[in-house]
Amino acid sequence: MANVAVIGAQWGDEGKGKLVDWLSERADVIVRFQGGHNAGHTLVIGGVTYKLSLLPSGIVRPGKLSVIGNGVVLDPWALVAEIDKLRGQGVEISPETLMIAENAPLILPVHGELDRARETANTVARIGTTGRGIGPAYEDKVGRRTVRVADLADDATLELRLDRLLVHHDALRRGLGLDPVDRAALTAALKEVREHILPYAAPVWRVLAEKRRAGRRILFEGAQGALLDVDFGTYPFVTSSNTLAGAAAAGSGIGPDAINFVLGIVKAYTTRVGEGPFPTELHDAIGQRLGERGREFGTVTGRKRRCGWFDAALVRQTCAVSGVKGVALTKLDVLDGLEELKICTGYRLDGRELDYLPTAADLQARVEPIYETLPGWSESTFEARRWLDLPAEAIKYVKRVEELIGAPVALLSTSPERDDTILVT
Ligand code: 2SA
Ligand code: MG
Repeated sequence: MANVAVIGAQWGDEGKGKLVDWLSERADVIVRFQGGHNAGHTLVIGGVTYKLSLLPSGIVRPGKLSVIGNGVVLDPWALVAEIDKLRGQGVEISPETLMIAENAPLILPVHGELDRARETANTVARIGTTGRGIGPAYEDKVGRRTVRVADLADDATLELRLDRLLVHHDALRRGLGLDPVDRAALTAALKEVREHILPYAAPVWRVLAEKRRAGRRILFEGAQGALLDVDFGTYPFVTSSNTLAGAAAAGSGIGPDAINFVLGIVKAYTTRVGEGPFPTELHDAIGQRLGERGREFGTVTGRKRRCGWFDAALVRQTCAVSGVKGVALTKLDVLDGLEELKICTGYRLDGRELDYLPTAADLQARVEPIYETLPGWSESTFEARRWLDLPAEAIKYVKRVEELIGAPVALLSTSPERDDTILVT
């Protein structure tokens, strides 16, 4: 397969890590194109567990180039800590294996402080963010007042950037009861950390163009999920980047025609962390059971995820906006042993039926799911490696999911282990 973009087709935590790892083994270049250290991927390779947040999954495999694209918001201190941790696990990281886009915007301590202050202030509605400064960092990028990786190289430029940035932030901080920014301390910290960041800075767009000419295979690794997309997600309860596959091009500096296949990762039920609408959320024993069996706790913040039935209407929608050509269905085994299963096929709203989630937030909060009920199965699908090993009802469930979302299931994942993956041909 040529160049693949992998994206989460729900609210994140679909199990991208394992699939990305599986695909990164077959790729030469692995690119992160949005988000920041609000992402969390756990890879298990040869019995060793690696926890990645900002670094692309290719980093743990020798001979691959990992790229942090311009669409990412980069916390330099978080990156240095992650690099150190991986080095401690024996992973080799050098400017040959890691490149950071020179035009990537930075996340600074002021962004995290602002993010957390807003979340705790009573005057604004909580989003339930990861508190990592993601939103404020993207605001400053679009507001044309941020510090980018390349700005670190020149003291005069850095001072100019800080002039613009701090005028804005000090005003905001006053409103939130925070002290003005300690500019001297921030400047000193940036001058210290740049020594560890600048060696990796590169014109990533140019490197990618060369790799493409040379026929190297590129994997675009999405973070979060399509329903957290700042345009198409459940706004305002979203993250601040475009999480759709289309973002892979602009977030790394390559033409959209470089993406030959979009793989959507889809969990066999639905979860979300943070606030916001969730039509199929279960507040009963079944929801509890999904959370326990699925170990639904965030890898970044450890937060308990909300759980509910599979929402085919939502996934149909995210597959359309992301151009998903095939999906990897994960965590089917979590449904093992349930007597019956429900799939949401659309919504009821004020006596009308809708086959998509409306955009207006008040409507999103009010829609009633329309369910179809399917029989469950009592056998275990955990660690199944062949289609034939699945109970007939499980196959029926998968087939119905495919029909309803309008995309074929190309891969079925039946445990966190890499080998427990069924290739559907
Ligand atoms: P933020 O911090 O501004 O991005 O938060 C805004 C909303 O986005 C949600 N959010 C996430 N939800 C699920 N998974 C996330 N990241 C990791 C991933 C999850 C993990 O990519 O898989 O494994 O821990 C993620 N990042 C942000 C957040 O809950 C808010 O609702
Ligand atoms: Mg995750």
